[in-house]
Parts: sequence; C-alpha cells; structure tokens
Amino acid sequence: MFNFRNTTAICPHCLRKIKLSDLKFYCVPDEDNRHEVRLSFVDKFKNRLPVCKRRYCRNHGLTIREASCRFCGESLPPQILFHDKFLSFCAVGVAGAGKSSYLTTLIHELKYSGLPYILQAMDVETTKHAQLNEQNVYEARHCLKGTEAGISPKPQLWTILDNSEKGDKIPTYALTIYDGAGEDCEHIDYTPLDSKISRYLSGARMLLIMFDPLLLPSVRSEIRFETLNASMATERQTSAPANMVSMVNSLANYIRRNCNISPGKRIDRRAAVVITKLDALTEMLNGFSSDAVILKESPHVKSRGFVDSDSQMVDLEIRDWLTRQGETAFLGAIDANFKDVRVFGVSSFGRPPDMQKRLARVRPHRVLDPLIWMLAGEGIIPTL
Ligand SMILES: Nc1nc2c(ncn2[C@@H]2O[C@H](COP(=O)(O)OP(=O)(O)OP(=O)(O)O)[C@@H](O)[C@H]2O)c(=O)[nH]1
Ligand SMILES: [Mg+2]
Ligand SMILES: [Zn+2]
Ligand SMILES: [Zn+2]
Repeated sequence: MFNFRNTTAICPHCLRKIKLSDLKFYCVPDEDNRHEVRLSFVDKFKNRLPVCKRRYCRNHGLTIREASCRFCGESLPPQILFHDKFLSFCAVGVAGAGKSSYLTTLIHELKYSGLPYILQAMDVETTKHAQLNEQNVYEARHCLKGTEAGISPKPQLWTILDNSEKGDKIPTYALTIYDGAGEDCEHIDYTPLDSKISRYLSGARMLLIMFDPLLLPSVRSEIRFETLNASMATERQTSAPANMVSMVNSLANYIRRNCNISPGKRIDRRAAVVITKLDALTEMLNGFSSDAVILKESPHVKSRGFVDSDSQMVDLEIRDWLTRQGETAFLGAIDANFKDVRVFGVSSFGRPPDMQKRLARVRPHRVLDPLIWMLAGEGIIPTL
C-alpha cells in the first residue's frame, strides 16, 4: 500500500497545490464501469490511497489507480502525490521553431545519456505521445508534423527517479512538460487564449523560449537554399524575425498580467533562451568560430553536474553571435523582462534533414543543457 511523504503536490493541469483529500478517486473495473471511492478516516490519517470496498466489484481490495483533481476536474495519476519535487517547463516559440523536435530528443537523451536518472511516464497519454514522436524521429527518421493550434496541449507527465543517491529511498521528481503550438504563442496578446494554456504559461517553473535562427535575414542570405528549406516548417513559418521580439514582450506582459506583477518589474522566473537548429549554422562564414565552446560536446553529463563556466561561455558566444546578426532587440527584450536568463544553443537532429524531410542518424547536440540548468537550480544536480 502506498504511503505518501508529506509534500504538497501540484496539479499539472490547474497548477494548484493539491493534497490527498483534493483528489476524487475512481475504481474502474472495466471499460464501461466506474465508481467513486471515498477516502476512509484511516486513509486520511495514514495519508494513503484508498482501496475499492464494493462487495462484488472485481477490483475489491485493490488500490485505486484513477483520480481527478477536485479543483479543475482533470484526471490525474494518483501517484503524482508521491514526488519529492515538482518541476515543470513550458516551451514557447513561433511555429516551426523546433519545439516538438527538441522535446522529443530531450526525453530520449534523458533516458539514454548515462545520467543517473530513470524516466517513467506517469500516464498512458504521455507514453503514447512519446512513443509516437520517438518512433517518427528515431526509427522512421522523419520530421514531426506541426503541433495543432487552438487546442491546449496535454501536459506530458514524467517521473524522474534519482538513482544518484545511495540508500533505501530513491528521490522522485515529477516533471511536467508543456509543448504548445507556435501559432498560439505568436498570437498570445490579441487572441483570448484557452485558459489552460495561459495557466501553463504563468505557472511553469521554467520557460523555454525557443528561437529559430533561420528566421534571421542575415542567416537566410548565407546558408544554402536546400538546408534552409529542409530546416523550416515551410507550410507554417511565415513569421518575420521581428515577431520574436514582440513575442517575448507579449509573453512577458501576459505573465505579468496573470501573476499580478507590475509592468516595471522583471519576472522572477527561469527563462532558458534556446537557439535551435545549430547544425544549419555551421555553413555560415559569419557563424561561430571552429574552436567555439558551443560546438564542443557538452561537459555536463560526463561531469555529472552543471558546469557553470561552460554554460556562461556558451551564453556569451551566442549573445555575441546574435549581436553580430543585429539582433540586439531580441536580447534586450529578454533581459528587460526576465531576471534569471541563460542562453543555450542546441541541435535536436545533429544535421539538417534532407529535402524530403528525412533525417540522417539523429545525433542531438547539447539538448540536455537547459534541463540540467533547471535541475541545478532546484538543487537536484550539483553546480560545478
Ligand atoms: N536543421 C535542423 N532543422 C530542424 C531541427 N529541429 C527542427 N528542425 C526543422 O524545423 C521544423 C519544425 O520543427 P518542429 O519541432 O515541428 O517545430 P515546432 O516548434 O514544434 O512547431 P509548431 O508545432 O508548429 O509550433 C522541422 O520540420 C525541421 O524541418 C534541427 O535540429 N536542425
Ligand atoms: Mg510542435
Ligand atoms: Zn487541477
Ligand atoms: Zn471497485
């Protein structure tokens, strides 16, 4: 029988703090039947999940596995209450910026990179979604389709088991990932957003602001047409580069409004600015120098810690590169709005897709860096 540690969990849908008594529990003996199961006095006292007590139910005596949040009504895996820490991030960026591709390779790397973590999906939707994307990118080797706009994305719910600590108790962290559609982010200021998306944006612990460098005119004029075409979501990417600046400003204003932060105040939230599609930039003459730190393998995984000096160097190199491209307005907007900003550069695929959008063997570059920065900030991984 499960017993909970006395931490307060966070509902991944409405982001309210929840405890055992804030869940509604259901016994689901088969597809057509379900009945509510109430917590007994002893369950509450012992802080444990209830069991089905209905006499002729085939699940009689079994611990309940389905629940929903009392506040928002969304279904939740009851084991969500188990975790020691609650981490969440939200990926934002214009359509085709590379958000979904990035998150797919991030999950894959987190599973297989050699970090002392075990990753488990908390619910069936997360398992299915991850399998589908992974199968597309790693087996069928094809680019993903754009994320559907106008509907709120289901948060992906993961458990990270921290195997780095010796002893009986393995710390567990709930990791919630929101991957919205770029189109929704672009219109954030003038389209009334689905209330769920807005909650994710204002509630996530870290924002991943994904910036597509291929939208910059200076970059577009320097790289080959084939590379450019294969690396863009051609049917969707119509945004002018300036949109990225206004997107950062509207995103920040949006969060301010929702969290009651006054206009002149920087938002006290981790913001990882992630420059995607780094592989396509190696063609540029005016790109990164061949001995740049950003092009070297990331040291964090090997060192089993967040190597701050490496990350600061990468941050500097990208800022310098963006400045050379004339993108000071974007950097200015980020720094003016967020207090805790770090710039990262990643390539999800390792090299551009071909003209048919097929991928070569996927070799992600530095995709774990932003996540490791977050883990370090949460005290989960040491900062070196
Ligand atoms: N060269 C290169 N191209 C990439 C990379 N990642 C993504 N792309 C290209 O960018 C396109 C869009 O990627 P997605 O991951 O679907 O972008 P998204 O931000 O999720 O887009 P929406 O869901 O429409 O908001 C892909 O079809 C690829 O052509 C990368 O690492 N390198
Ligand atoms: Mg997407
Ligand atoms: Zn809820
Ligand atoms: Zn039952």
